[in-house]
Amino acid sequence: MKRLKNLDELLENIENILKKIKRSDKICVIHHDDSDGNTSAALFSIILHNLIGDYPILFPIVGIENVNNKLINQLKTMNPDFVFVFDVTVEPTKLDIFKGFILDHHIFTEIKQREDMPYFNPRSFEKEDEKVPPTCYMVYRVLKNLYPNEKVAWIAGIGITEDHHVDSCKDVFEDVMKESPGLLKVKEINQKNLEKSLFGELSDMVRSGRMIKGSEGAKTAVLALVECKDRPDKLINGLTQHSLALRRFYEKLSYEIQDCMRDVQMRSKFHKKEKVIIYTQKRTRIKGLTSFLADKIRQKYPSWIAYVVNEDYDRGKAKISIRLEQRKRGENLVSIIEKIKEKIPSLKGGGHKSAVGAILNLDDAIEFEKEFLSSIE
Ligand SMILES: [Mn+2]
Repeated sequence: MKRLKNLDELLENIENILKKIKRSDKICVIHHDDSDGNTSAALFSIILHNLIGDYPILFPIVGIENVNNKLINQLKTMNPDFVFVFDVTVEPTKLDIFKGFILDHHIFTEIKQREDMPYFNPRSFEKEDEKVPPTCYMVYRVLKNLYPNEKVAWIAGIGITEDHHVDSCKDVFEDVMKESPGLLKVKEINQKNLEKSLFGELSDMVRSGRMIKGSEGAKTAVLALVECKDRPDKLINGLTQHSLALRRFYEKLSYEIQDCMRDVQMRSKFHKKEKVIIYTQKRTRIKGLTSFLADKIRQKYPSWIAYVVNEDYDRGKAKISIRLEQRKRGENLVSIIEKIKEKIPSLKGGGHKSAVGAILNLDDAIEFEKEFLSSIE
């Protein structure tokens, strides 16, 4: 594959692959189960339905590096004509018997390209983190180019709001204003206003599926978005089969979160010198709470770094989610994590400059905290 120069070229490459899909083809989609991944899968489902009158088979996955052998074997049994991957970092060689593409935007180190399964990531030509768009933004651009009459900017807006990229994807919200007047009532399009608007609520709603019901819940969220593509009001009010289920997950999540936020205020350690809030979460049955709480703490305390620890993530393993507000803090979380990796071999993880997830041995958690605090100026 030729080296990509810009986003337009990347999107053109994607469209060229889509042209190869035939009516009878069986299509599988692997996607991250957060709002960016779910909205990407929903937008892609809408593209596919326009293209061949059918929907893809969905495989939501938890971690961005979580394509395991079980999933590969499941896919082999299904024997799809194409596999498309959204918002997940995976080696094309790992999906070696399949055709399709991988569309990602996470920080990656080295990827070996494969002709039949190219790995697309705007980071290959865009070095500035702020300018790397969420996956749903790229899928939306393809959709809008192929099917300009679809009025689904609001779906992309949900993933963009969660991914903290409102300021660099304003065109999508301008489309929302044109297509769904009444849905967006803000004086100015910016991250802060959007988080406080209905879009903040919608991104929590889309995320609540996986948090309450795991991958089945994530599928519910994608199906609800597709079902309500022309009627966002139906999604909000739970007036279709899947949106009703999603609405219930969201209500359950909201209730639990209120409780958690009270606990955050009571039990967090506020490190004043470094301006870091460290919170160790309580035992819970909600999945992905660590990153969700880190987002909420960042929103509430934008000039602080939010650091949330889950001490029983997995047997003997801890999960730590860290977030910062780029307008207020200059630290690069990915490079901090990379430096600490040299000292703590059990440490795995990464993400964006302003949002990272780390998994490490529980025994190393205290050393990690010490290293992290000392790397903050
Ligand atoms: Mn993403």
